[in-house]
Amino acid sequence: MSDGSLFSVKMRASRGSEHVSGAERIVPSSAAPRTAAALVTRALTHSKGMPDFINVKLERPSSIVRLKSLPVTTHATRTPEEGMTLAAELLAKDGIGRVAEIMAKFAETYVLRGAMLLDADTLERLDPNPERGVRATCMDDADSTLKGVPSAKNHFAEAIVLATKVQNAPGIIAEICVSDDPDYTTGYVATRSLGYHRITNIKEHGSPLGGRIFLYRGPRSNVTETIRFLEQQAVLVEDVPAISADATTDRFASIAEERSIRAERGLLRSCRTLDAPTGPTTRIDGRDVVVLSSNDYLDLANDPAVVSAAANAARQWGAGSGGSRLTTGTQPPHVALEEHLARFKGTESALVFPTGYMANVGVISALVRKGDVILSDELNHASIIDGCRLSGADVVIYAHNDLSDLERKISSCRGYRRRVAVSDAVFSMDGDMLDLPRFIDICRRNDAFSVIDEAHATGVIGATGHGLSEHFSCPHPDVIVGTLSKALGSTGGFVCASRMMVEHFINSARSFIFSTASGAPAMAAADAALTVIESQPERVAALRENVRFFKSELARHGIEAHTDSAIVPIRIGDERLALQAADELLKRGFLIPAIRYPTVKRGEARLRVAIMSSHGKDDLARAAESIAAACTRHQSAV
Ligand code: WAQ
Ligand code: MG
Repeated sequence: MSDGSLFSVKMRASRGSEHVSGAERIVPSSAAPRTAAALVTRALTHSKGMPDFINVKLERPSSIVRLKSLPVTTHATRTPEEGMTLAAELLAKDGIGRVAEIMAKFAETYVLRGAMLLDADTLERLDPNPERGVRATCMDDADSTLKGVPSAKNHFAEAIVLATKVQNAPGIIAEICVSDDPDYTTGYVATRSLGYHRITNIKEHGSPLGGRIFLYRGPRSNVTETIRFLEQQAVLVEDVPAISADATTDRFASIAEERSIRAERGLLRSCRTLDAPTGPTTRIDGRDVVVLSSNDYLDLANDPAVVSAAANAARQWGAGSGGSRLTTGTQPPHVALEEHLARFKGTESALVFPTGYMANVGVISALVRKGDVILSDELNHASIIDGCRLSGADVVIYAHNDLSDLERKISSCRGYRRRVAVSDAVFSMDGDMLDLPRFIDICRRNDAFSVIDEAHATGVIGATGHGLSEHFSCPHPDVIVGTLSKALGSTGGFVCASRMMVEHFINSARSFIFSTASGAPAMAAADAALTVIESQPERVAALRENVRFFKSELARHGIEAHTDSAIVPIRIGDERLALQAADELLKRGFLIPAIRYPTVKRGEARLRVAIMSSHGKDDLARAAESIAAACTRHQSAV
């Protein structure tokens, strides 16, 4: 298509002396008839009401200039004031001096059909007809022109085409625009150097007051040429960014908005880099702190036997496995660890996953699908919740640790193909424990699979850290999920079950099948950690003693904390108060992050202390005292 066959099609509609609608396109001659028709339709259906005069003009331009679209940046502003302030700042940033005076002139533009043309420095009006202003016309989006499609009304595309033309007019250095469409609160500032800055909220919703100012800098003698370019030169703008017709924010603006909402509610998170390995103590920003939030309960991540097992495995088998378990990723350290896990838990078989999260997601989605049902404790870990969602099964939530509720609900689930009940063994945010014998009994009587997640139980619960079955001297559930990443000091997840069940998971747990196998160092580390736990049961005893001591210290300071494990929650409630308490504790040398929504319910923010076997009693005593001080200062109800 040569530019020579292009037509400019312009529509203007009015009622009496009132302007109703105006629009224009540049299209191939073949598309001119339907374009004209579409513009007439637009005039007839305008929200300002039915016009009584519609002028459609078709014209073949003598030359066409092609321009690249200005780059677009979107700012999500929350109020018109914020929007106007931002507009002024952008102009100032571009070296425009009398910004406040320019903004004050904006009200004068409301009556104009076109834009006010202002000398950017003297603020003299340069538009020859001050009733009308200057109008930028004869321009279109090159893309839609090429396709010959009459575009639906799209404020954004039209505005960027106009702004691009305007910023390419000789002498123009900036533009500010507010829509006069009552439904459209978005405006923009465009400058040659900063590009097009959309401002999502720049005027009150419902207001018909809009306008434009073009700022000019240059000799008076060139103004005529500037106006000719604006009003007559045909322009096609290339590469106009795509955006939906009625979007008031673009994709990045909506992300920025989510962030500001999070920040306001005290829910913004970020990662903190530690300067030293985490044991019972570490270093942050050059300061020593006591770590009261690590899940490395038995201090095995830095144990010499564990570390050298990992190092040796790296030397022998490499850092990474290079393949999924079912292709080339299974090495002797994987097999050895699985055999050891099965022995440790007393099951026939075991299977390792790259993370504990993936173990839960994989196991649950492999057990049930649409047409099945899962009964899930309301405080189960996010990885269990995600597994439930991914499975497609119906999910029935029962009250936290309320096995009577489980029993009631499960007995009305007989119509399903498969039933699964799933529970954390130790609840990660509350530290309480499942009544495993009763859980298993309810599952058996209702022919439901029993699945528990021993993430916080392995190495912690039971006289020698073997988990809930040891603690209760009871049989195993059908499936035990666990992690290598907490008390085992390594990284990864696992499942322990019968040979038949493990084979089922190998064949159907997608997080297992489609992940690269963990590296041998992580496998060897966990294997060595199991050996340490078996040979040094005193570590588990020391952990239990530290928990008892810490609770008694808290009690001395008036804080009653309940736990069945090494997790000691200290409830605060309000998210911001919890953050303040955590900040204060860090200043005092204790790393205890505030746990907030969505990890716990809204308004149930807490400090979550995790005890290690290697914490010194003096550190624990000082921690209890500081927690009590920080909590009273931040008016918490404990
Ligand atoms: N030339 C100069 N001024 C004009 C023109 C023109 N062709 N068309 C309109 N104006 C003036 C007039 O005073 C209007 O009241 C004012 O500008 C606003 O025009 O999502 O819809 O057509 O990034 O209402 C901007 C945001 C939308 C787009 C702009 O302007 C986005 C808009 P409107
Ligand atoms: Mg308008």
